[in-house]
Amino acid sequence: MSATNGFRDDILRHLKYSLGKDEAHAQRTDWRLALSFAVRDRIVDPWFASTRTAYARQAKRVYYLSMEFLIGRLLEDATVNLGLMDQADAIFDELGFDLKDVLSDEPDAALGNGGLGRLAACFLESMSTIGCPAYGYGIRYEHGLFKQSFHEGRQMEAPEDWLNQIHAWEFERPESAFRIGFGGEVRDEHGRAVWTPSEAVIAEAYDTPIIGWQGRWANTLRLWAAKPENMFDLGRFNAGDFYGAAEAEALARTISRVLYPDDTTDEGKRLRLKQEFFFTAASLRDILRRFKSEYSDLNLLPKKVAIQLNDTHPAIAGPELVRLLHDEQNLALEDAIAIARNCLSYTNHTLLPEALERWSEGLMWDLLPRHMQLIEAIDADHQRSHPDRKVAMRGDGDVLMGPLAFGMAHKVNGVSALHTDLMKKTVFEELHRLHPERIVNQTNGVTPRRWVQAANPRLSGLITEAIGDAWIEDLEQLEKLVPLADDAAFRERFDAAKRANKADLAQYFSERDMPVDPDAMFDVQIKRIHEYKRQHLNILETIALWQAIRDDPQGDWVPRVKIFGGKAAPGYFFAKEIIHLINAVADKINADPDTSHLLKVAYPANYNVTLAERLIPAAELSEQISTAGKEASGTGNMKFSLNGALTIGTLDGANVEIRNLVGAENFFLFGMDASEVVARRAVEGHAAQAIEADPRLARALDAVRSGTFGEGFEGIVDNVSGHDYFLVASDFTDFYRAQRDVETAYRDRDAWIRMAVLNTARSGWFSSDRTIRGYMDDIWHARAIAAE
Ligand code: F58
Repeated sequence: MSATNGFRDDILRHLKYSLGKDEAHAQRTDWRLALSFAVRDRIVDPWFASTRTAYARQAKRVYYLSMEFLIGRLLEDATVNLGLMDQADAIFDELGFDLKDVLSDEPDAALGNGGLGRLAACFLESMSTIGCPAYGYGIRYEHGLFKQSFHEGRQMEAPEDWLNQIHAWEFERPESAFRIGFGGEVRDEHGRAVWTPSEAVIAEAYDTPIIGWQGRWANTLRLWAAKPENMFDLGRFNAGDFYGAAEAEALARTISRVLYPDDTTDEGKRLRLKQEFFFTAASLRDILRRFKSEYSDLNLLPKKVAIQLNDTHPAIAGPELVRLLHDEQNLALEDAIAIARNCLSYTNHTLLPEALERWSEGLMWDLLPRHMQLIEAIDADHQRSHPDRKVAMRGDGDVLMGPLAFGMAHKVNGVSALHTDLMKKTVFEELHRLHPERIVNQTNGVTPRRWVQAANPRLSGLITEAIGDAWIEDLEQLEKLVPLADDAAFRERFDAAKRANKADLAQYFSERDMPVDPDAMFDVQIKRIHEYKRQHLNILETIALWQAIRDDPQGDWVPRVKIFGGKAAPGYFFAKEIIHLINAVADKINADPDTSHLLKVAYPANYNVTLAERLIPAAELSEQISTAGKEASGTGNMKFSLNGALTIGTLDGANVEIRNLVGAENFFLFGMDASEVVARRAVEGHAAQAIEADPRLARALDAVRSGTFGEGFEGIVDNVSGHDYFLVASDFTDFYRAQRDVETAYRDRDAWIRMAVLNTARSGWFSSDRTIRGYMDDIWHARAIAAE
């Protein structure tokens, strides 16, 4: 009781003294901020203790460099991890507020696009839970990922403004700032290269503590904001040149203004490369500063520092660390390269050729002349060691960031077993032959604290009642639920939790003008919109199903709600067409009085972490239908399975491992595997053949082409019936078949719930705690410690 009182007093104290509000006039945001400050107060001591312990033990630190941290809301996560949820609930109840409502006031920090950024956020939380001393390093974007809305079914983009209000979680560190230069020239001074940049900005640190489960350890997410060297030109201002006076600030701030500036123009490319160098260089300087505060021998660096590159966006870390060690610390070039390599490791998240980063050498010379020299030296050094191989880090006038990252890392990892295998056989085939020990696998995972405990309180309460709460930090304990799959009373309660989650979601939809039947099957596909993820396969199957229902409205159909969520990159025209088609199909089908009680399409706009937390607990069917070989891993697939949804999916990414673990009989498999995909593509006219062989597909495509859903979708039809690189047509027939198998299974509610329980029970391996332990053992050689 006294703890509750203390907590309550702190909330009220913050309301009054930090926010300057009295109870009578406080708004929801004031209460949310007061709660955030009171929770933050309870993080600071463990955070200091963690930092002190890491120094006292001379621990190896892990540095996770990522262009994206898709952290979403932080208040609920922190409250859950500190075990304060019940107290907070009681306090707000007494104050006359619904805690949920207060929590939902927090903006969703969307400093990322999708899986890669969300993975980084899950990793931060897991490293804190485990007690692995670590820092996340990234950019403090003023505007995160754009806000999506739909106008006449088309995606509209508006800037996101999460920083327009007080951000309760961060601490500004003006004293931790570095000058980051660009351009200029390199001179040789007595055999030493001296780089004099022609422009510079200041990288200033903002720290957010990330508290682990039960508040035992906290790590830091350090995000860099770009500021000008000289804030303001008073001379120009006084001369009446008000714009000019502020120019330097505006230009500098551009660097940390938006996540993914459009990089189809030269200026956009330049800005993106500047962003990458900006945060990488600031982070490396900070890392070296911390290291040098403890040690003087740079040879110790790989023993004390592990730097993980989340994809190639921070790959300039290789040459930059060599530059710092060689040019600035006077190590011999070979030693600098060897030390840098032993500190660095690189995670690859995609094999799609168009997504592998490359920067023109011209741009590199212009922006980073010294790094370009060093890249030439590193490349030449590697070529000299392997003269008979073609493994250049440059090609066609570009620097190839994948091979550069590979060459400068002591370990390179894929994110699922299949993806790692394909890395060895495709993009990094030659490099793998030369360095067979370098590529390792670390299958992705997700944090159970956010994705089960916090997002699905009904299910987590039930699990804890059944097997105790140790599963929250040892997720494989969920296995103990396996026998309960055969326990009718447990199944009933499991079912009740799912139904209640569905009812909540149905309520949410109905408040947004999308009424749905809470008893229908909730079938969900949420992810970035991309051809390889094949949302168009899903919507074509939806059309075919609609047509089949119209043919036989009295048939024994299973009512379904097809739920979509996701954003398309602003410059990705085809993905935007897919969004438009889904919305057009939704308009038509939802308004059909003969079928709308059986089939609905719901596409809530602005999919983000918060919406995922609402959708996943209510999902019954998880759509993981990418063209085999294209989805590196997927992490949404893991969240669904943990929350008791069954997967319909291809043998792609981590689906393969999910199916192995949950059992083939509890997974709806369809489609070609990765090698069949390659073979099929070589068949002349594969799409036409598939359409010819399947009248349902032909009819669905005809409906789209002939304007049933409105005009303007020829591009999609032409693509699917023509080139069809992602094999939508060729996989359609088997997808349709698998969807009917899903319906057959769903009709037997009891058997379905049994399968759902087994999915939850056997998905414990997909905890990001397990993934982090894998990185710690195989890549970082870092040890967990307990705060003193
Ligand atoms: C994702 N990549 C993979 N990239 O697609 C997914 O399979 C995997 O589970 C996840 O990484 C985590 O490993 C991803 O999210 C991006 O968002 C790119 C960022 C740079 C621009 C292009 C998209």
